[in-house]
Amino acid sequence: VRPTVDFGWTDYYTLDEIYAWLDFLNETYPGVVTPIVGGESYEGRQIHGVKVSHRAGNPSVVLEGGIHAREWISPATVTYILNKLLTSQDPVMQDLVQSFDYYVFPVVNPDGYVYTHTTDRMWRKTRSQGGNRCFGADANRNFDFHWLEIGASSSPCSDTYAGSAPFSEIETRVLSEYLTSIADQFDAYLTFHSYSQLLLFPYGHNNDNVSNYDELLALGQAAVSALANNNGTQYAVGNIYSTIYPTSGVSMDWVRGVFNTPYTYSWELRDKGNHGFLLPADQIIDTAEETLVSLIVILRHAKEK
Ligand code: ING
Ligand code: ZN
Repeated sequence: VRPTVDFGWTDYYTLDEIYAWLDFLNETYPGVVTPIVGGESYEGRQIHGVKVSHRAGNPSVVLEGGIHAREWISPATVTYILNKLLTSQDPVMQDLVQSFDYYVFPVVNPDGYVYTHTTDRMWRKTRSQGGNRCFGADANRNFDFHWLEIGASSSPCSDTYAGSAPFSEIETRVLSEYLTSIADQFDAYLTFHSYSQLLLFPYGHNNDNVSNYDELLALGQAAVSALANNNGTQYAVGNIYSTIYPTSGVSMDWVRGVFNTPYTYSWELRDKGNHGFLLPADQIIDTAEETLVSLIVILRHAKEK
């Protein structure tokens, strides 16, 4: 298999192009890369991911991208990081690659991602239809943790519609089942959104400090200062509730609340609204590279713990 495009992060790619590239990785790195299927989407697409593992018994890191369809910089950044995990000659990176297993899902909401390429560039949600006149639910409001408590809508036409029930969306249900199957091993759950230039950690449903709040805040600050050293991009850090807005049923909070995963962060990638979701493709590499620098700070700390 050869990638159908020259995968160089100079452009945004379609779902088929991303999946062809994942197939290429599976063939190119046998014994290191294993295909994983999170499950099937509403429209019957597979939620493809890959596992990168150099040895048995490592703790795991999960990278979640593309839960929101229009945030194209998210799959682009996740695939960039995945490529670096496989190709970087940097000894720090190579050490991190040896120290963790990586479960990487670049496009958790494939139906939505395809829809933003074919029909509506600004689509955010899944594409399910449950007898409502509006399609889809916000997959990042649909997780079974303080579901629909705050910062989520019960109106099917809202962009933050939480769905008809926790895990009503097949994409979140199958992903949660997959994560449950590997839960005893994961140390870090990292999700990628855009835009606003924020590094967020739990929780969203209230302003109470998580048990390792001080650690997450200090580590987050170290991560964004390393990020800023790269291209000067400024990020703010804090819990979801007070840093962006109160919200509930998000994937990161479900992971933290159910599995007590110590290192859970969500990036709101570039920019701060100048281009918004339509971040020009010529910013992909700089965005992904600075993000990788911040991720390395977090994983080095997680490794030492
Ligand atoms: N923002 C995220 C949202 O789901 C977020 C912010 C991310 C909240 C992760 C909680 C956890 O609303 C965008 N732009 O999607
Ligand atoms: Zn988002």
